[in-house]
Amino acid sequence: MSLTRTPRLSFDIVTIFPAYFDALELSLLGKARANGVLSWRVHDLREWTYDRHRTVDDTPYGGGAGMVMKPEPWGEALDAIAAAGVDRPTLIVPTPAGEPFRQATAQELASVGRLVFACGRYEGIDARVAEDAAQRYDVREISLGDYVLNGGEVAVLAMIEAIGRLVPGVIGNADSLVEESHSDDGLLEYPVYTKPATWRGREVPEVLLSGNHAAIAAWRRERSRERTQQRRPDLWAAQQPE
Ligand code: JAH
Repeated sequence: MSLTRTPRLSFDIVTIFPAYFDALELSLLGKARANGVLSWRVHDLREWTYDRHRTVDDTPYGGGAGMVMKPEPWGEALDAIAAAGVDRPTLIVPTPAGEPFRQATAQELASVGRLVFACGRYEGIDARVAEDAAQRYDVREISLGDYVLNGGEVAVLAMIEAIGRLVPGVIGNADSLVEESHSDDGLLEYPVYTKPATWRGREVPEVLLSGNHAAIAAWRRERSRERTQQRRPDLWAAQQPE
């Protein structure tokens, strides 16, 4: 007998390159979809164009390099997707001009229920689209980091993986999520080792073989602090009271 259930999290993705999202089937998230914990649909933006060339872009008002995504296909696509559900969805638009995406953002979004991702290309989407969508969506323009991609697709894959793995039932081992609350403490992860104890003349730090759990915890904490100071002075500064 086939048991079905209401997914904990559903998402819709709008893109001119649906094939990017074939990769979602792989590994953990694909399994979660088969189990009904997650569900998603990928939509080709060009389905909401009506001209012979299925045009999605045009030249920018005010001049400048590159092209801008036309508002009409986006407006129709986002109306149709919002109307296909009952609750007010959250619309996520990846852009280097957005608010930063953090672990806390992933945690927030993992409990939202219905997410819609709008993948821009070229120089971005006509700004009126996000304004108009705010009537039907909670709109979040989000940046994964201070670099420019050729479009939102790769950023959306990263966000979906970060969000999806936090949904109960997606990761079998709940402990691996708890351990990571370490990364919530604002420090970088300590280095990790496995067998063999000697490899190419390099030894695993002796304390890790000692069985002394307090000493191991102290050693790991010190390595985390050292790494954070060296690699992430911004995180380290936020650690210091006053
Ligand atoms: C580039 C639309 N922060 C990562 C990121 C996210 C989106 C884009 N670039 C970088 C992007 C061109 C068009 C989105």
